Amino acid sequence: MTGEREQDPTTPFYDAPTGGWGSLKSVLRHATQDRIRLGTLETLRRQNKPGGHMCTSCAWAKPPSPHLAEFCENGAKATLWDLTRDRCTPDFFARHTLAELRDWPDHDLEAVGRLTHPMRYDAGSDRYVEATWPEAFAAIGASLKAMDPKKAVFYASGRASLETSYLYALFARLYGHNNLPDSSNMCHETTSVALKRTIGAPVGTCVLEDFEHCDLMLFFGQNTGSNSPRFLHPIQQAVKRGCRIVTFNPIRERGLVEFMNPQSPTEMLSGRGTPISDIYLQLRPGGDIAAIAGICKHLFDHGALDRDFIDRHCHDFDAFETWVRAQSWAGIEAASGLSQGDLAEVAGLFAASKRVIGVYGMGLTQHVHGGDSVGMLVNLLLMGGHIGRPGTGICPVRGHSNVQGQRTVGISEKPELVPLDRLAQMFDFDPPRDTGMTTVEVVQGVIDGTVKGFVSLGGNFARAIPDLDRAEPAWARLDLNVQIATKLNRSHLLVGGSAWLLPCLVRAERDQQKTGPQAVSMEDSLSHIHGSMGRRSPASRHLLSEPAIVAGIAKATLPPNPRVRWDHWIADYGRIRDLIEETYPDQFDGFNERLFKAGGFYRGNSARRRDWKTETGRAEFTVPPSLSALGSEPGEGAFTLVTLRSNDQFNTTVYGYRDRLRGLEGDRMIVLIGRADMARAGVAEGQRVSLVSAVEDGITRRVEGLTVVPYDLPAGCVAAYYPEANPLVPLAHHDIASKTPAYKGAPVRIEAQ
Ligand SMILES: Nc1nc2c(c(=O)[nH]1)N[C@H]1C(S)=C(S)[C@@H](COP(=O)(O)OP(=O)(O)OC[C@H]3O[C@@H](n4cnc5c(=O)[nH]c(N)nc54)[C@H](O)[C@@H]3O)O[C@H]1N2
Ligand SMILES: Nc1nc2c(c(=O)[nH]1)N[C@H]1C(S)=C(S)[C@@H](COP(=O)(O)OP(=O)(O)OC[C@H]3O[C@@H](n4cnc5c(=O)[nH]c(N)nc54)[C@H](O)[C@@H]3O)O[C@H]1N2
Ligand SMILES: [Mo]
Repeated sequence: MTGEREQDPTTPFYDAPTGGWGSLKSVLRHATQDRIRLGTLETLRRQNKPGGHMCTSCAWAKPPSPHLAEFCENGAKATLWDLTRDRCTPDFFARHTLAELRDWPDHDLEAVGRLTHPMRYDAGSDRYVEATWPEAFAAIGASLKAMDPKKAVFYASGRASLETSYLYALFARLYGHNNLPDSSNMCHETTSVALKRTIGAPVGTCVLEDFEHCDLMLFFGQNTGSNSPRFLHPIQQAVKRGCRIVTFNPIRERGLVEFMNPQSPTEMLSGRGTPISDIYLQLRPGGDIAAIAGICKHLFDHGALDRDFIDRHCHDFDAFETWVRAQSWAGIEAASGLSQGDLAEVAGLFAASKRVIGVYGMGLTQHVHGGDSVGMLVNLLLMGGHIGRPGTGICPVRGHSNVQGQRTVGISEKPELVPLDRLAQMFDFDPPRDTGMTTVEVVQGVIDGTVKGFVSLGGNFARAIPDLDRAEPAWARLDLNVQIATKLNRSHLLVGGSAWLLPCLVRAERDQQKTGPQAVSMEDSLSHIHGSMGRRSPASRHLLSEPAIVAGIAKATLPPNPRVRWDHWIADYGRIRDLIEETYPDQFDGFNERLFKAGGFYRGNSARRRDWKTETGRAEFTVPPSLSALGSEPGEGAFTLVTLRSNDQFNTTVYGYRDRLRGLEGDRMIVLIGRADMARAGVAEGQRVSLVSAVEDGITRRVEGLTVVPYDLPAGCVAAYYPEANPLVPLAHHDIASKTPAYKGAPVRIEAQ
């Protein structure tokens, strides 16, 4: 199966390159639809540039010498979505009960516009009513004081800045818990656990220059064109200088097939882009462990390994070799859905390459054996000594724009990852030492009634989680629900008792505090820290910044402590950066001075220096428990469901209904399925069907009203959109070590309606 493979002509497919005119048209359409002011284009020009604001979309690196417009279709959409003129005002809430709003689609809720006032839930009228900030802080503080801190959860979606995140995590610990799950718990927590265990660093080892020197990039389950389009620029340059690309993905995602650079007049005028993948292998979902085992088996058979590196730096290699050699080709082919010949071709390229980078995303992390899949990719790279040399490395592509950074500065349910002793000394308190709750545990706690309070720093938790229908009725039973947000979403509507909706500034807006306008900072996927300065007028004069909201709640909750100076810190965020530097001196040395360094400043990575901070002090080879990452096969008559994002959404934020890069338009309530499987399931194109969970645990999980769309997918697999398909993912179905939900491998049956 190679890059020239023909598409079934009757299945929808986007056959133009990623980028190009399609992406420009899409941005312009949003610019007009979202009723944007003229200054917005100026704001976009400053996006991702030193002195400007950092994009709120994905976490891809911001280069030191940016393009004229260093943003992509998605980044532009995210900014336009934030800077709309539409407003979600107290008047709007007076007109609609929450029961009524719960029937609205995700897109329509956010499309009402920016939240303008702090709002309190009034159970009597089932409406949000206008409140003041002092009232909100006092009431929330009183509820938290009355609650057992261990029953409260402080969730964070990955957008809030390093400054906000540091204060938020400090607040949780001063209050008395480590219940600090993050959107990362649904995303790359697999990475944080698996990379820490194998190479001793919880994040990727690559920096931008590595992409200028590698000979081969292997892509596993990362949809670059849709989800981190700015990454296509370094990929395209690498391809042009002869770097080879191999992609493993059940779906032929456009961005990894061909890319047209919107910044290149020649490509735009000729209509011809750059072919990206040399080899594109449509493996079965969860087939990555087997695919990599096949490549390794070839390498062993041909003696193509870096023995010197393995002897000097690695541990447990023999066990790994024994396991690989014991795997049969029949087993590898069945679990991966790929042929021995295809995998031999990749092994040949790998053996011939001096510098290899392994890139991955949710296709690896969101499986029952996701951690083992990541471990397998590490194994492969270690076999060739491809970690800790220029032009090599492992590159998890992170999601939210500061999700990696939030973990760096203390938002973590794992106390062992946080310098608690230093915090204890700096703020003169006794931090809680017990492990906090992950996302999965929080959802279970909400269902069981053991979680009483939920504070959400951004995000749309109730919509992003697995088994969301099971959890939905339970949210109304919380004693306290606090949502810090920019736009209305479903999580704000699932409330019962005391609930607050607190509107904040977006990153492109001016954040004025006592000492003047403030900058904030974030960490990108390649561990570089960037300052970000918003300049736009706020959407409403009632908005507060995220740091000010966190400080407001904390001050109303905690007893006075002369070392904890919320007002002093909020007056000048430089003081919060000083605290971050004091807490993490190795990584944030000279933080304030380096804030606006072009390209960001690098906080370093031990594994990149081949300093392995693992239990044995060496890089660990690991043996996976099985060849498939699925945990169990879907069973007779069932399919493996993969949940997908379109390029017209950012997680639960649905901008529109055009999945342009997959040639799918107009409807998100669809199920994609191969033609042979349509016959097997007895369904026809355009037919309305339901998907039903095939997990036998006594719980009914069902999504109705999906239209069948034939699509080029491997046998035994169907695909549907996230979050519409989330009720089908069982909560107990998650990566074993990290508890990241297995959103890419839920067993389902198809039922005709
Ligand atoms: N436009 C847009 N950009 C985004 C987001 C968004 O929603 N929209 N979300 C942001 C966030 S938070 C994140 S985490 C990232 C997510 O970005 P990605 O990591 O790219 O995540 P997904 O799009 O969920 O899935 C990635 C790919 O995995 C493939 N896949 C599914 N199962 C398997 C498997 O078993 N093996 C392999 N090899 N591949 C598989 C799918 O076909 C898909 O192409 O994107 C960020 N950027
Ligand atoms: N089935 C399935 N489920 C998944 C996934 C999947 O691939 N498949 N992916 C998972 C992944 S990778 C992730 S990261 C999670 C995402 O889960 P979350 O991060 O919780 O969800 P988002 O949709 O990103 O949150 C959107 C909301 O954030 C708020 N918001 C936007 N900008 C700001 C801001 O600047 N400040 C504040 N305070 N609020 C803001 C808005 O109100 C908006 O409605 O979903 C997970 N769920
Ligand atoms: Mo994510």
